Amino acid sequence: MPAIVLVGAQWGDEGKGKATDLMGRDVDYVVKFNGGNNAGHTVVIDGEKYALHLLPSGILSPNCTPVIGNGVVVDLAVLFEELEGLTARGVDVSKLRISANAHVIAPYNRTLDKVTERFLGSRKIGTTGRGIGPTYADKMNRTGIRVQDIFDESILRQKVEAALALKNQVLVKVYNTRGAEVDRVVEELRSYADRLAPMVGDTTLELEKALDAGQNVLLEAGQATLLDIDHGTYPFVTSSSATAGGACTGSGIPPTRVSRVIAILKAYTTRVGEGPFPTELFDDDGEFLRKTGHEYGTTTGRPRRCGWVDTVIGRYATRINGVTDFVVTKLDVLTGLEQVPICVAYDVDGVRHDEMPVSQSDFHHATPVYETMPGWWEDISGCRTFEELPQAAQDYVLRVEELIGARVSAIGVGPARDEIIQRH
Ligand code: 2SA
Ligand code: GDP
Ligand code: MG
Repeated sequence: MPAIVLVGAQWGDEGKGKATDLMGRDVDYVVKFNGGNNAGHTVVIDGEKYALHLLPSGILSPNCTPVIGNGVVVDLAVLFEELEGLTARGVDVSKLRISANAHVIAPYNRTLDKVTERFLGSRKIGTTGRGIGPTYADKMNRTGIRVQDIFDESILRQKVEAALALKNQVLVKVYNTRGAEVDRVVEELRSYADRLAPMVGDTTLELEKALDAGQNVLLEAGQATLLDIDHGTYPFVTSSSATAGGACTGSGIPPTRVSRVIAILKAYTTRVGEGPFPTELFDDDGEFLRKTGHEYGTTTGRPRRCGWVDTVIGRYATRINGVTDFVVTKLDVLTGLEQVPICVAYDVDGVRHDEMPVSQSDFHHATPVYETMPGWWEDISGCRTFEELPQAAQDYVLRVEELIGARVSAIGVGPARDEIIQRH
């Protein structure tokens, strides 16, 4: 049986958690393949709100095996905190599998993330401060600590010593802060070993066996297309591969086994952190979207920047991820607007761009070319078929679908599990 990839089409917080949870009921495995506890997925089940950061959203589906893939960076303290929190609320977390090759966020990398941002001042990225960037930098630099290292004290010590040889110089001499002590780091990481051991294994092999046995595997992205380290708005990106290609490297599932790529597109756009955002609104409409859509970071509580939907970005997401179908979320948030603008292209210094400009400077200078659609006032949260939507809402979705170039197979009309329209 095939694997399905689910990615964010914009700058994150499109509602991937809800979409994964919804699909989790029909799949056997949900694999997180990138990022770490910088992610924030809010899932509402029977009126109860669950905020997940590190764990895959599939953990909330009883029949689903959640997997933390090799492409993820794991903060072990957060892992056990989230597991304990869910257990206390009656969620069965016993099936969780963790790749032995996933990297561990060492305490000094959390420190480095925060001091680097402070050091950069106005040039900062606006990271979540969870140590994500420095941990991926160690991975690429071949000085990272992997989950399997936690089980061998002597190897762990060697690796921590090697990492800190240079890092402590930087922490003390460049950032003028305290260095980390090898013994303390080793002791802290080792303290998780016994609890961690039963969850750890060769997840690539386990997933291959599951696929061979005809089971369904969903690969769930953290962050989103424009936050991808290669294809996003670099340097204002996260440090992992958040696009469909990352699903293969971050899980060990080969591309030939992926049959479908679902992208989640919010009916408007949001961004947290720094970086360019052509359709960003600084007026009452932006405030309306923030308030109505509850656009505040799930992990850090930061207010999200808000703007109109951008179909140049949507088309780009279709292309980069090979999207087979889209889920458009939060259509209900647009209810009550007289008119709803759709960005169809950019104007860059007098030149029209229908595709994402390759030059970062051009993207910084891009001003949106809008097409304006009539709004609707009816409450759409009770709609369960496309035809039940007001004509103006249908027209809005159809126009967006035409512009992004892939079918919209589902539409979110509210945060709850069942507040969704499936289009057949
Ligand atoms: P990092 O911490 O190194 O990954 O930050 C780099 C950039 O990536 C952005 N980023 C995110 N953007 C949207 N949502 C994310 N998750 C949380 C959420 C964020 C929160 O679901 O709300 O609570 O603030 C997320 N994670 C990383 C980040 O803003 C930087 O621009
Ligand atoms: P993720 O990071 O992509 O998983 O998204 P987040 O969970 O950070 O943000 C999406 C928010 O929108 C969450 O609070 C969801 O409960 C909520 N949500 C998801 N789909 C819908 C929808 O169709 N309508 C409304 N109003 N809220 C939604
Ligand atoms: Mg989020």
